[in-house]
Amino acid sequence: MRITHRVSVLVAILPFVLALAASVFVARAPTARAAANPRARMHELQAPRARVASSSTGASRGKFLRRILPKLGSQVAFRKVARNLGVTQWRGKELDRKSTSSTAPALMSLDQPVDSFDGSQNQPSIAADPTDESTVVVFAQNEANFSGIDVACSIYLSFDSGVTYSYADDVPLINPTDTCAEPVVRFSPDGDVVYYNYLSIRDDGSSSDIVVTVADGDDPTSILTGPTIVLPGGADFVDKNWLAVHTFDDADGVSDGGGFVYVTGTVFFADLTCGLLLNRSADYGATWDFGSGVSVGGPPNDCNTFFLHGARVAGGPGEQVLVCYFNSEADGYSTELPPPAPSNRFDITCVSSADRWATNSAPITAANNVGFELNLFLGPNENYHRWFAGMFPSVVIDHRGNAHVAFAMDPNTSKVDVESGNVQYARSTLGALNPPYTTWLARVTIGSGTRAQGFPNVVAQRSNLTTNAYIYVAYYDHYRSTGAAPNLLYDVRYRKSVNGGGIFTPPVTVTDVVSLSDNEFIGDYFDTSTTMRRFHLAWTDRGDKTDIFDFEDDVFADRY
Ligand SMILES: [Ca+2]
Ligand SMILES: [Ca+2]
Ligand SMILES: [Ca+2]
Ligand SMILES: [Ca+2]
Repeated sequence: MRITHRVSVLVAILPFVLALAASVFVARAPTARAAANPRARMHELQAPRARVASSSTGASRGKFLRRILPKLGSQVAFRKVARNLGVTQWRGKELDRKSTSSTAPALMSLDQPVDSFDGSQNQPSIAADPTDESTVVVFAQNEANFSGIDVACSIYLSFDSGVTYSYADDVPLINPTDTCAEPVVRFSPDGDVVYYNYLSIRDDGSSSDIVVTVADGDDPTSILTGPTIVLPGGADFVDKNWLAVHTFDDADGVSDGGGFVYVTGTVFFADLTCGLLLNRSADYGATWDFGSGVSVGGPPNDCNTFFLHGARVAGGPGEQVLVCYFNSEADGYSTELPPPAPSNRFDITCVSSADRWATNSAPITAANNVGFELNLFLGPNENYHRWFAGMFPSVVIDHRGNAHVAFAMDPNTSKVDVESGNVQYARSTLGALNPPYTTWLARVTIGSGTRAQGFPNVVAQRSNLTTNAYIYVAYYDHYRSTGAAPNLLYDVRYRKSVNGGGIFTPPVTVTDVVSLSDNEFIGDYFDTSTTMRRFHLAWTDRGDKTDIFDFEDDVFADRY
């Protein structure tokens, strides 16, 4: 009966929604805007290749989409493109399977439901207002949405510091029939605005755009600008976006970075090469300075050797900006090879800027020859959910300007065994050398054990007790799975350092009820956020499931 309730609410408000939608589409036609006064610095950046509009049909488009399909990072984009191609199965897993109805939780839990309604809600991002910590925003993929589309990116609001959340709205897409994916939410460091960054994917899976919508920081459903296309797909296909601000802007004594915001993404070019792109706004996302994006990490590659994917960006207390990404290295991209092909190595590579991306560094190796690439699906024998995106690094810069990355690797070459992942952590050397972030301390294992650990994220927190940053690394851990069904169960756990990442506490298990793995997908990430008082987490929860083929996910949250 609960879906009926949500539908009846929608019907009741439909005339209002339609009128509002019409006015939004007239008033806010999506645009890819360049700065009114672009400073003459483009020659210092790698010029983006000319981008042309998408032609969404035709045999050559189909060939292009077929080639990029196994490499797509966004699962929603993967499903859309697969549907476009008529692909209904992938490595023995059914695509396009609809999730079933929610079953009532059998146990009372201390974890807080953000959305436990019918349909899947997953891959959440979370941001606490830095100037009013009563406000916390969760932004997640949501099948049971007001918009009536396959997957919306929905906004969930808490006005009681994360004790309770409620579903508020969906973000607007470029076309009303588009599907949404890869939600990322961040507040500007002054709390003035909240940024929603996501993929707007054509309903026929033919192309995508990376967009940003900006809302009022005090009223996170009141849209100020957007949806603005900041990294267009056009004839190409864009994927795996991320967004960052200068989180600890005032920590260097100068609050001058409030309006700067950066977006990165992967681009699959129509000529079957791949690259990374970045765009920047200096005015809270109203205008974007780098046209359709500048290249990061060098010229486009062949999507196998030195395949760059899953970039994330971070902003520092000064003008530091750091982009880190997965680099398949010279031995190629083994993730797309089906078992039993062995995994090979990868790097975490970064590019930094000391001046808000006016200029940027050569590529820097933050983690070298990491062994080994993750398999596409979680083992043993690909029994469980998509897993490989855990290699894509989570990256933050703390209030002292030091950088931290966390990512997952497979500690052995077997793609079919139970040991499918350990969580790795690396940080830049301390002190005045940052930027350019050219030296990194040896990476350490943060999440380990014979079961799989993955999808880590790292976040920094400031405290008046110490000059050091507090660092939290949270991740999914399948440690409670039994020997009879290894990796069948997962929890959210985190480890905390109070000395800037030197020593971490033993793992703290966040989830009060263990979740059941999924045959297909639980999200490619979850997310955390801090204020000086609190550490917030939001994750994909399957604590009410008894069947890995029941694809209905929920989003839950907790705080410390
Ligand atoms: Ca490799
Ligand atoms: Ca393995
Ligand atoms: Ca492990
Ligand atoms: Ca649900």
